[in-house]
Amino acid sequence: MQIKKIDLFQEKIPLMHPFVISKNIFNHVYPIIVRIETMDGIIGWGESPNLETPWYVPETFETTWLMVQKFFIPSIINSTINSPADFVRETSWIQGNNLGRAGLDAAIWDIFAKMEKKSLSSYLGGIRRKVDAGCSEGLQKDPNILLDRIRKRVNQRYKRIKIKIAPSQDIDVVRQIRSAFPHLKLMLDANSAYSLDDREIFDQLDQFQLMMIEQPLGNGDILDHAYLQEIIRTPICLDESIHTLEDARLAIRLNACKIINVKPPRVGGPSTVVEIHNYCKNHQIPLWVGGMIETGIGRALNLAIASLPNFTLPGDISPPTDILEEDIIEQKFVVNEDGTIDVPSGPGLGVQVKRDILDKYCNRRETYWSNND
Ligand code: OSB
Ligand code: MG
Repeated sequence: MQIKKIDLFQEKIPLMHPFVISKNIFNHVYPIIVRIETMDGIIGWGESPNLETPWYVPETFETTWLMVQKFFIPSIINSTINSPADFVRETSWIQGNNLGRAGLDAAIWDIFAKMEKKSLSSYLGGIRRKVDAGCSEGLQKDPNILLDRIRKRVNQRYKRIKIKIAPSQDIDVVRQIRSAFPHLKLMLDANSAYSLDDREIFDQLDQFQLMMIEQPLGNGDILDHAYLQEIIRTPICLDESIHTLEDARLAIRLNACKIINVKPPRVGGPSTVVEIHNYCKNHQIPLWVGGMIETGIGRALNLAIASLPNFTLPGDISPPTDILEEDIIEQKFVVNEDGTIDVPSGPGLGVQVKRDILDKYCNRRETYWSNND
């Protein structure tokens, strides 16, 4: 396959409600949408769901744009790419910058699945046509608002609910949720807001039959999570600490977690997701797909990923139309009566991009032409 041109679109899309977590308040998302057109006229789409500031990953939407246009695109635009592995090889000299890498990697996978006339799910080796839906609820000052939102999610049939916690918004909130919903499949996400000095809080949280606690300790930390997992019953799930297969190997070797949240953008796209998936499957570490408040392009990828065999736990895959003021794809994902979401079955990612909506929220656009044309 030879590339004809690559378009980048910098989007800024408002959320319907602010999403508050221990380290950040989201009012907008800033995805860079990637469109790759091949010389044969196949079009692949990908999303790099950047954040505004570097609190979660080192990149921001501005640094991702710079790295993609200056290093990633020149590394591939004039090469012959005969598989996603060729993309990985041509770009492996670039350190880090997984969000930028991920948008391009997704578009490449979309193209190759379309060339094979397969959905991305089946091209990747997915085994499910529907995947279990979980959702992520932000912090609320008023616990009653949170309880109302959880009630709504339960009625929508979500299979598990994750709530964000932060110091002084933890034990009491969880206790209230537990007494209102004794059997709810509940998990917590701390986004690195605690340290080993808080072990009394973790001791207390052990009584609430939580499915897991996500990233309680430092962003990037593995060792302290291993110490913590030794002394608490609740399974630890790592998010911010896992950027590569090597991170996952280290975390598993040190027993720093029992579960991993895999976000395609954080690990550089589907290529690395597959490696981490296969490794964790062999080591009996269950996975679920995390979200970065993607548009339908990124969410379609996450649904395909969630169909892989070892993604056995519900993911943060609530439909973009529940979170964003507007989505940029034609397809509307819905949570079925049984708490699942259908995996897209059309060729590739299986999405149609609404070009008028893409343009409406676009703040910057650039086209890069190959010498092949
Ligand atoms: O910690 O999982 C997280 C969003 C941005 C950055 C980090 C996280 C999140 C979410 C969003 O929790 C979940 C979603 O996309 O629905
Ligand atoms: Mg998280």
